[in-house]
Amino acid sequence: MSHSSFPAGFLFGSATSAYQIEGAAAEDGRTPSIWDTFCHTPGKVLGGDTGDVAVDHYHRWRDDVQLMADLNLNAYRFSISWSRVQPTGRGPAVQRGLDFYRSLVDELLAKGITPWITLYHWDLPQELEDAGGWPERATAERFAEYASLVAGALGDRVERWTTLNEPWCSAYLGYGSGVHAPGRTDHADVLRAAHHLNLAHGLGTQALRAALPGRAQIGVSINPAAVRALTDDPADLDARRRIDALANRIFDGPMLRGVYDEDLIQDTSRLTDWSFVKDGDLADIHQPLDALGINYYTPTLVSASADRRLPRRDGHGGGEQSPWPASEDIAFHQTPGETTDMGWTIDPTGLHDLLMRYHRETGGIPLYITENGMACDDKPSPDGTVHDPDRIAYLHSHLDTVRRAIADGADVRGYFLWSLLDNFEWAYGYSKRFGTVYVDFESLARVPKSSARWYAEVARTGELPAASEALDAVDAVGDPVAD
Ligand code: IFM
Repeated sequence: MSHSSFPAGFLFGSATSAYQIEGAAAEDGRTPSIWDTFCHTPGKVLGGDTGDVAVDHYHRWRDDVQLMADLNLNAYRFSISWSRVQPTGRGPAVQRGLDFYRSLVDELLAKGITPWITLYHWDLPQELEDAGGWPERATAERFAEYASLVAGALGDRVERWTTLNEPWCSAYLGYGSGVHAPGRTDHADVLRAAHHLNLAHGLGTQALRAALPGRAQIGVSINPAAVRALTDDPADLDARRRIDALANRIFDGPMLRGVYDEDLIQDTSRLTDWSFVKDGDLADIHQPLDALGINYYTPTLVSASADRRLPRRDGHGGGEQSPWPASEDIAFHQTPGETTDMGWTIDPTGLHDLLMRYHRETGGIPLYITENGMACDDKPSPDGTVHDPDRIAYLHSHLDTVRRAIADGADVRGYFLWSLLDNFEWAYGYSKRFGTVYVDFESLARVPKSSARWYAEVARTGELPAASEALDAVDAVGDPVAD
């Protein structure tokens, strides 16, 4: 039997986000976020699905924490609904909203599970969007106030903090292709939004540092693209450079190095003169960080192309317009290989590339995989159990890659599986299942899939079984635990 161990203290967690699981959209003072508005706009979300009820975590959180404990998770990454704790995005907090998260945190701590808070996972209070949303500078200032308010309420018991989740999605899908809330489609706004998200991260980090004890660890979760060129042709290599700038360096440049690279400014100069970047912004954004979160699902394959029939949308579904500003002459291709239920190619080598890249470029900031997982078309067997061998294989190959990156020198300290529960998958509604725990969307009963049991064993032992053993675990299935 060959086993490979993870370092002592490695976090084996699972991740969720508020809008995708909480429900209780109009309870206890919560008001609409941009995702409530988007979902209730006909034609925006598949099947007209909404997060009004989601998987009702707002009422079932205690059972869900018990489930995490049963599955041996030692960390849980979740997001705060801004609209629940500061409904208009301004002014004082709503105590009932804060109390919900305080109870959740206390329950996690009581079960020995490290709580990891993400402040912003895409659900901007609607009133801030009405005032201009992320293309407006003031939204970054509001975010810093909100960060300070949440830190004041939970900072005595939570040590791990993430400012933003995947700012690329907020800017490019929300304001570029419009397939995410708020559904706007203006490529100049994408760049303004990206800068103000960066500024929100910087001002938010400063607000957290001011409000939290010195032991707090603060970071951000990006979804960098492992960009590859279709061929070695110089035109394709240049397409890769440009998408690397738009996907990655537009965020990690200011956050980690305090600059927007000159090629990014030049490539987008026909859309904007970047005058929204004010004196002092880059210094504000470039804050010391204790953690860099990397969310990874699949690589990105590009080429130069004048052929407008080739796709420009790179697997993020729907929408007439590409999310990518100034990239009409770049085509996106499907990486060869098996795909998940999202149509995303399974290729862990992209994760290795990214871990080694950020290991080299961050100057030693500890790395965490804050999201990784796959959507499968899971269905219960007649006896009620749910077998998901493909997910076990996916998790095995990606965890093995993490272990390899650690062996190659990367300082990776944790892995958060996306996701704990089947949930609301944004524009795809409830049609995609990312959970290791199956949720019956009618009864809301939870059933751990075989992958949950398999991951529980990895978390318990801190060891990854050999690939051949991994699939034997398919027989180890779970019982219904909560309904
Ligand atoms: O469900 C999302 C999550 O909210 C952000 N990262 C990607 C996941 C899968 O699409």
